[in-house]
Amino acid sequence: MKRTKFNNQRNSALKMEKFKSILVGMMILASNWSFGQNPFIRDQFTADPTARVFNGKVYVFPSHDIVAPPNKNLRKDWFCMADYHVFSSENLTDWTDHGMIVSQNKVAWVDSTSYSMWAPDCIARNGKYYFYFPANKNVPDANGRKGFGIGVALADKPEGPYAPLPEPIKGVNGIDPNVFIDKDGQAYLYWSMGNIMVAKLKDNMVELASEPQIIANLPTKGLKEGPFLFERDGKYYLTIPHVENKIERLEYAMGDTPMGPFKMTGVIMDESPLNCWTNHQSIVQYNSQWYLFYHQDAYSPKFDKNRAVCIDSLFFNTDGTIRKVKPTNRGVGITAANSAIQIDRYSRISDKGIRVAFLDSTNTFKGWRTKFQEKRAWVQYNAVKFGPDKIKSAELSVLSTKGATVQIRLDKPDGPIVSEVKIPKTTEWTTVVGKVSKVSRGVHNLFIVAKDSPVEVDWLKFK
Ligand code: FUB
Repeated sequence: MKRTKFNNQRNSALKMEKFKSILVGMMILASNWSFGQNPFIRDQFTADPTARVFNGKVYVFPSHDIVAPPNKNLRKDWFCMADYHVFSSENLTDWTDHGMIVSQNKVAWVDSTSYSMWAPDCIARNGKYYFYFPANKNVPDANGRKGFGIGVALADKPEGPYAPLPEPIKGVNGIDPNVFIDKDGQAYLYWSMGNIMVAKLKDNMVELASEPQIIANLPTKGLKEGPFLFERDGKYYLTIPHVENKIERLEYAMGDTPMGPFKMTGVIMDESPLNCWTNHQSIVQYNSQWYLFYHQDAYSPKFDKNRAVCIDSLFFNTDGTIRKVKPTNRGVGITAANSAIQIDRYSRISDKGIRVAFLDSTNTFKGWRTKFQEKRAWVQYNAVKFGPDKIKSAELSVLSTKGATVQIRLDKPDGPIVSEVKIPKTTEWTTVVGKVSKVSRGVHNLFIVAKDSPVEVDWLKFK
């Protein structure tokens, strides 16, 4: 009886969630918002992003962090994850949420009270999509172990629907599955459980074809987890989050075969400047550029188990080593000049007189505002595309208690001024419009400079 009531409530909650996401999608289309910056999923907590290129698009399979529901007897201040969504994009700027693909309530072997659907992966083979995910088991295995198992769900399309197999993969206890298919067709499963483990997979992709083995020569001190292996120019890169100091940073080892031996080679990303304890990576090449997908706790600075996925470009040195990636707010992709440009997701800011803060700290998904506190403070926002239509004006959403003037310049902090916008004294967010002089077609870096201050800007848009 209780269970039925729970299911009914859950069904209405799911319907409501679906309705809300359709509504948000319609609002996004209608209002031409720009969602290309970091974090790139902006309406829910997401973590552990595994990016894959399928059919000419990038698909991201992240974990889905949620705020722990009350009265569930869950571990306090811990990860809480009940299901997975998949997202896709063609331009890395506009992302589609294809909705929930696997839920803890719908997998026979998963303890549906555990909220333990941690970092997943997905891979294509023979026209099928195999989604690998860890979770707590609801019954002990032959060795009496309950712990984490790794299961598989199958689909005909990357966005699903996915049908979970009734049993987890035999012989695997652990988290953070990652699958790699080598050029000869052999597939490998990597996962973590204290050590980083690897085993060959059978052609059916759901059974081990070799005994699990520990990958040697990785750091022995400090937690390591989240393996992600990729190949480039005949070199195999095993990437992992590892706690060298106090929190995780992203490191990598290189080898000549998918099973090693590997040699620890370097750091891909230092510890989070936002102090998020975990990080978790995937690396893909898309349209000739390599990208690092990772997470931070940008929307939840006080609780780092509610995370948000990010992307930045990644580059290799000529000897094949990876250049360190600095996390940015701007992320990747081109922003359309006629979308609401969130300049708080800046590429660079002046050394002083400027600060970014949440618009509403009780609902961080509303995003941020940029506070220009001193004269001449500036923000640089890269890669804005001006199309064939003539630009006549710039609209800015602003707040200024004393009144101020903001300049929009192109390409350099002292580059040509395309608009000087007078902002009246306001106590509420106000949209002001400035005349724009000629802007040449193409992609420009914008500089927003405070001629005088204080003034806060939420977004700006060209018309
Ligand atoms: O998201 C839960 C766990 O945190 C993942 O499985 C780990 O890789 C870490 O990111």
